Amino acid sequence: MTVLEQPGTYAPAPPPSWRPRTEAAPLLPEAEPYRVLGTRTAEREGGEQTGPDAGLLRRLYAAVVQGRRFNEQATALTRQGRLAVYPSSRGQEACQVAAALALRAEDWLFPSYRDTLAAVARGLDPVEVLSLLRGDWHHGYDSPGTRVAPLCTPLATQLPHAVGLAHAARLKGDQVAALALVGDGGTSEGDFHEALNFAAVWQAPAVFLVQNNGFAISVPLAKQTAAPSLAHKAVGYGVPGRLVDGNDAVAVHEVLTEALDRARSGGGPTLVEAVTYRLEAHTNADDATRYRADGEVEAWRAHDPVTLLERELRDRGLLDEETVREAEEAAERQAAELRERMHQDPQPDPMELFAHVYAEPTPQLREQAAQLRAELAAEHEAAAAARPAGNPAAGEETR
Ligand SMILES: Cc1ncc(C[n+]2csc(CCOP(=O)(O)OP(=O)(O)O)c2C)c(N)n1
Ligand SMILES: [Mg+2]
Repeated sequence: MTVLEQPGTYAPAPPPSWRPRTEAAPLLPEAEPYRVLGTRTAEREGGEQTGPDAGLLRRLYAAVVQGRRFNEQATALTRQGRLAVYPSSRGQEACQVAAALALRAEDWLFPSYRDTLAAVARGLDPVEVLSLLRGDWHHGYDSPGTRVAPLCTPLATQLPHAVGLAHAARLKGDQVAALALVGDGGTSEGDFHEALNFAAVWQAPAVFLVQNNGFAISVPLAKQTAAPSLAHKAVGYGVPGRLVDGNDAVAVHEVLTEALDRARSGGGPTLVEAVTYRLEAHTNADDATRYRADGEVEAWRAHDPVTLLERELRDRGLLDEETVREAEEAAERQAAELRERMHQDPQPDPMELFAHVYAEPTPQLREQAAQLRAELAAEHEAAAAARPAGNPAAGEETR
């Protein structure tokens, strides 16, 4: 017998009144991505000089020019066999640089594998930042010292780490915010959900920057989500969502600065979606022509983050030939130094692979280590036997 078949009238007490715990409207993101560059012409023509600070514009410009050159150099190093793999952030330099510059020294950055440039723009040694992509077992830099977490390859796993750190800082009373970077594809991961949910419930000082570059390898955004925008996902967690033009370095910097200030002062997390575009393939190992049309790429080239910034500086009389040359020379110097240092062979000890996996190695790890040690010894012996007498191995005489 079902409830409906029961005799008599069904007259329950009215349910308790219900209303939403959080007003949804203030959490909703902008309908159009927020932009600054190229939007203040009318005000400028009126005589009043408004808009972004000249010093900030110059800093962002120098950093995106360096960033563009860094991306080109790192990609070239993959062709020369000096880098195992490089996920280029060409086209995303505004997000990378603005993220680094919006942080205070005491804040933390939680990057993904594509965010090498954000770490470099934060002041880390480019060679150290590229260690992992060079094939080293170690991520290469001092995370506690630099306050940059390791570049994270498993998608979105850096997000709960960022929330944990932010929450701990708040419990300790430290004025520290954590900025976590993630891709559009990463927003489909369980870790994204868990991080946003915990951050919201704890009001942790964490800011999430989704770089929506249109693709997760070959998967376009339309196949990734049916949400109105990725920023709208914030509302479901009770977090404010912001939508920003990811190629507008000034807009990204402003939105992140606001969100980080709010986070540090106890206002809780923010989810920022930056709409940008991955101009290169996923990595040097991918062929993007198999899944996207040249026309789409060309349309985004017309909205290039470096050009947008350059145009604004020129319009405002802040960019003379001297400034352009200085920025380009600084970028060239950084690239040349990177090239030179990356051409020196690293001397990793293969046995270190096993050293820091567990405090006490498992029997399997011990077995694998013994196998590798034996293989290396055999290789060494074979090389020694193949060498003519009196002809030491390269570098042996200097040891
Ligand atoms: C947990 C996990 N699943 C799958 C992968 C394989 N993978 C590497 S990159 C990638 C696409 C990620 O796309 P997106 O988050 O948009 O970042 P983007 O590469 O565009 O910066 C995938 C699926 C991975 N690294 N980690
Ligand atoms: Mg993507």
